Amino acid sequence: MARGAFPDTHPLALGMPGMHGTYAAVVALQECDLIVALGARFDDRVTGKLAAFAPKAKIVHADIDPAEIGKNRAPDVAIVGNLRGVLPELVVAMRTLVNGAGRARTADWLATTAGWKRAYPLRYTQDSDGPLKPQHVVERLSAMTSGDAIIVAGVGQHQMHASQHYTFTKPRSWINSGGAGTMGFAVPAAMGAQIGRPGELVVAIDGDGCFQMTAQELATCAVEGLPIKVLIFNNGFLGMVRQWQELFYEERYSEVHLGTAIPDYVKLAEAYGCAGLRCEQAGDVDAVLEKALAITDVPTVVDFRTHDAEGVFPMVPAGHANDDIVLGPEFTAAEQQAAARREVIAS
Ligand SMILES: Cc1ncc(C[n+]2csc(CCOP(=O)(O)OP(=O)(O)O)c2C)c(N)n1
Repeated sequence: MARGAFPDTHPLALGMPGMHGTYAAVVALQECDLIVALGARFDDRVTGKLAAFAPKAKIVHADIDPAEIGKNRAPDVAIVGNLRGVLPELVVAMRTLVNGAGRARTADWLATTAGWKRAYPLRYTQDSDGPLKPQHVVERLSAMTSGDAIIVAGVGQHQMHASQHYTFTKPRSWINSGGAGTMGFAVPAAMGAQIGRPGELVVAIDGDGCFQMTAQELATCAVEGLPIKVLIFNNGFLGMVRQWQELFYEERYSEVHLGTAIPDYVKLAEAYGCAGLRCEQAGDVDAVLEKALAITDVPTVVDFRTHDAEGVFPMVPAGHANDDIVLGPEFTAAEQQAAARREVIAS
């Protein structure tokens, strides 16, 4: 939820932890001996199987809400308070420790985590004449906006792809419903963000399923002159549910197929007084994004026809320990085995 509070570009940033987190972030939590959790709640999408989460770690847990302390993982040190006051005090305490006992020896650990980051990055393939990959759209958006946008998301694969592949460098630039899992969140939340931060670029990355839950709010955006951008990752499926049915229910697909053509999102956008654009090929992504970003007088909807079978990886299967992290089809069996042993092999 706090992507951007600590910039993704910092060498010490390992990325998002959890069910679809980066290998480096997930495994660093499993292997470390101390976690300082600031305003985090150890929910199941981060911890995986709770009893197997971060088995070697002592926990310092600071949160403004006393109900969060010990709710899931019992802390070794509990701090209740606003981080505005807690953090400076922690820094002073840390300095005192360092002055007395000297700096902790972290060189080996940092080399290890950097090795994991290099060996097991987020990986996907975009063939120039193959189906359009959602990750590619996010990466191009990230590059073209230099991280200078407020990114809002719905719930599902598109949300995970957005969080994984957008380079967040500023606080409060990633708005989504997190653990609440609120499909339909993106358009209204983008509307609110645009009202709160007029003049800034607000981009909703939404799924075709989510979008159809609250698309009518485009009318409000048009009437109120809010130039939000809505990028629909139209894979024709409730993609995240499809992925679970593929991986865990032997491809018995049920109630997940939406089709890409109905409704016609370009016409729908136009009916709501918005600009409507479509993009079907990787080679057109830059031009279509450029066009969308240049429209500032009305809301803009882009129908990105994305690959219908693309999955989100890495993945920790629900209920499993984070140690069971699966790197996904872009990695070889040898790489997956080395990763399970925490080894770094040259790829
Ligand atoms: C109101 C609601 N219903 C069901 C779910 C369960 N759910 C989580 S993701 C998802 C599919 C989302 O599909 P889509 O918006 O097309 O996004 P995609 O996963 O394809 O990117 C569903 C049904 C939910 N989180 N909220």
